[in-house]
Amino acid sequence: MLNIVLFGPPGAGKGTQSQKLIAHYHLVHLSTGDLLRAQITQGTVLGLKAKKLMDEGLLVPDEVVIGMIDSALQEKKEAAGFIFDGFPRTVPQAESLDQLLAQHQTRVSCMVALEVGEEELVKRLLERGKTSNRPDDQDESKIRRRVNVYNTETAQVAGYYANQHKFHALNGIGEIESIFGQICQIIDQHQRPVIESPIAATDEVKA
Ligand code: B4P
Repeated sequence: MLNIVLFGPPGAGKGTQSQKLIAHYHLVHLSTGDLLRAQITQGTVLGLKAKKLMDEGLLVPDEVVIGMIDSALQEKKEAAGFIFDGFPRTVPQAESLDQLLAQHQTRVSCMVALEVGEEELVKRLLERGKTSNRPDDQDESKIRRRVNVYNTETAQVAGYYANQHKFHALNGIGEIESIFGQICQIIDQHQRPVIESPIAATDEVKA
């Protein structure tokens, strides 16, 4: 199973690249932002609570998003793999994802982080806000708060995956197609079968 975590600050291109990746690798897209916005549209209790936090640029509680991912994994048991977009955003979410995937006899293959500076993020999200109808995209101070929440609460998730040797960072500024090509190269490295080298094995015996 191929399970990719797409990581980066708000506006880095996670949603944009996810659309291209699901088409290319035939994976199921799990965006916690999209799942939460669906709850808001349906007017559920969860959606009403989440809306207040999202509109202010704050994170929704861990147990809420972990529960949504748990349900989605149960529903999509036949999937060839997943693109996790906007999840995990905290270390407890990352730990829970490992546990949930282990219950399905699988694990995260790699994390790809898109790196983009704050001024470009603000510019992109204000531009999207003209058509997205998302209150969190329409107010510069809320966008800057989201970037600040990313820096203080989310950025440390990269270290969690670096410790597992699964972390890869890319420059998220440039042509969308070119960034997509670079992400594919990273993913394809993780898909290659590991071939044991007889030379390395002999050396190890000698040592
Ligand atoms: P999300 O829905 O995850 O939204 P996002 O981070 O704003 O969007 P994304 O990063 O996918 O957008 P993209 O760059 O593709 O989260 C919204 C809120 O939900 C959070 O603030 C939080 O409240 C809550 N939430 C979600 N998940 C949570 C979790 N796990 N825990 C707690 N709370 C959670 O697109 C941005 C724009 O950039 C687009 O207009 C696009 O066209 C443009 N763009 C993309 N790539 C570009 C490029 N290379 N060059 C120029 N423009 C580009």
